[in-house]
Amino acid sequence: MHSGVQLCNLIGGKWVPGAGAEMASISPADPDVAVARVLTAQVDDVDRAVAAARSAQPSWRRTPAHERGAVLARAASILEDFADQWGSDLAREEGKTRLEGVAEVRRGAQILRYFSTEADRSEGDHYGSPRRGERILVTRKPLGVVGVITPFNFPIAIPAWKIAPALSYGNTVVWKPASTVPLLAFHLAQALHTAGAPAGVLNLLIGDGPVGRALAEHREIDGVTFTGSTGVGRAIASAGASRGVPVQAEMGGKNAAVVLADADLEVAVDEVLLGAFRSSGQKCTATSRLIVDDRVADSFLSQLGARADSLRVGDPLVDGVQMGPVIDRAAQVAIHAGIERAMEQGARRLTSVTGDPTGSPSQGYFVAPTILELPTGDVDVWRDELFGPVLAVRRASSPEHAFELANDSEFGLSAAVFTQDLTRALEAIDDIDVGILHVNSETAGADPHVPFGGAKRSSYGPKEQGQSAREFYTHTTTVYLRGAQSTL
Ligand code: UN1
Repeated sequence: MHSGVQLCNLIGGKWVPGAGAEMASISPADPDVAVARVLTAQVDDVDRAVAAARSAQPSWRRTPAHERGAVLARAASILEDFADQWGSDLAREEGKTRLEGVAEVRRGAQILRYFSTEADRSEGDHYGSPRRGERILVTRKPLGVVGVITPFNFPIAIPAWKIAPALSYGNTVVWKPASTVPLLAFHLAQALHTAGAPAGVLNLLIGDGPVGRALAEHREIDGVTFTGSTGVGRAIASAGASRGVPVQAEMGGKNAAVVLADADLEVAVDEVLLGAFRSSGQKCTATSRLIVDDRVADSFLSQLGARADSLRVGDPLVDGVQMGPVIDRAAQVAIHAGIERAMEQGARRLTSVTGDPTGSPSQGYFVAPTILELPTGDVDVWRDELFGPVLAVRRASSPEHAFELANDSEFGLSAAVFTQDLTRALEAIDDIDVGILHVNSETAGADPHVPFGGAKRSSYGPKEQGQSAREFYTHTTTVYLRGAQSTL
């Protein structure tokens, strides 16, 4: 086994080994390769990191916002400089293709840059008063110490879009990334540290679930932001509620692409493929349900099935490979079990089971791109998120029926509608109940300057990114401001 890079935690500005056991992150394309090793953080380390963040807080919140922004801007430049190298590390450790990995590091830089200029935007609001000689100001203040818990699937972009606003608004951070991707977490923490984040402003703890739980439940934490599974998100939300602190949780999705009869089918095939299979379907915004108008279903599904079968699955570092493995053995087993269960419940497979992946040992955690046509909605894969390259299909008898099927989920993160009819597109905007709607593009994607998050059970608390981010990372003080002289 390759030995892997040795990593440390970051506590109070120092790179330190954790008090726990050694853990290795491995390459999901070749589990014999260790990418990185770390002595994991333990619950005591959480106390130390939270104390460091607490003591750094008063001076960081008083640091002019422009200076805080300058740290983010310098970190953005570091990400840009290392995009190729860290993008390859990302592909090796997480399993998405090298192109996607490099693009994600660049996206991390773009997010840091967006929040680096936050000080140039309006800091609050200013209202008139019903009383003479008075103004009412609404100012913004940081929450304090924020716990950040992030998933494996965007190991640099999601942490960036949580940590950048947290720091830019004057919070200090204790961050626990997914234990499968410590190398990328280390790179981002390194960038912010090198860019001049003062000791204790950002603390990194690499560890398992109990460390995340200790962080989410810590009595000295003033807010928790989380992206990951629905079960963990809800547990964090109730832990926050029981201590009276805000929680932002981004959880499940079962995102539908709706292809209407008048759609440009070539565009729809391309976009549905990207939405369902890029990053091996491991995005909370991935397309996991497809609803096709009966009038075009046969031709659309046969084109889509053929294209899915021709995708090159294999080692994400090999040029030309379009889909890598899933994150680990447990995910691979769960996704395969989900496919089998759907077949037992009457699904029809529209893709073939492909052979060995390109340029990669067969013990890698690969799952073939899979499209399943369902007889009814009474099949588990219609409701449950598998978080893999599996697309569940149903046919609709009309646009109204298609929108109804799109809404047939407890989740409401994103959706896509493919149509050339403006009236239908406008109906979709009104009728499909999601946080993010794409008209003629795939269900995934997010830009730093606009809100990101879901409707229904997908999200809890304020949305992320853009100006919505400050709803979570700050609270307001409403100031009634008068001069000392009586105005009566
Ligand atoms: C994207 O669609 O590019 O965990 C980002 C996730 C989402 C991020 C999606 N929170 O997949």
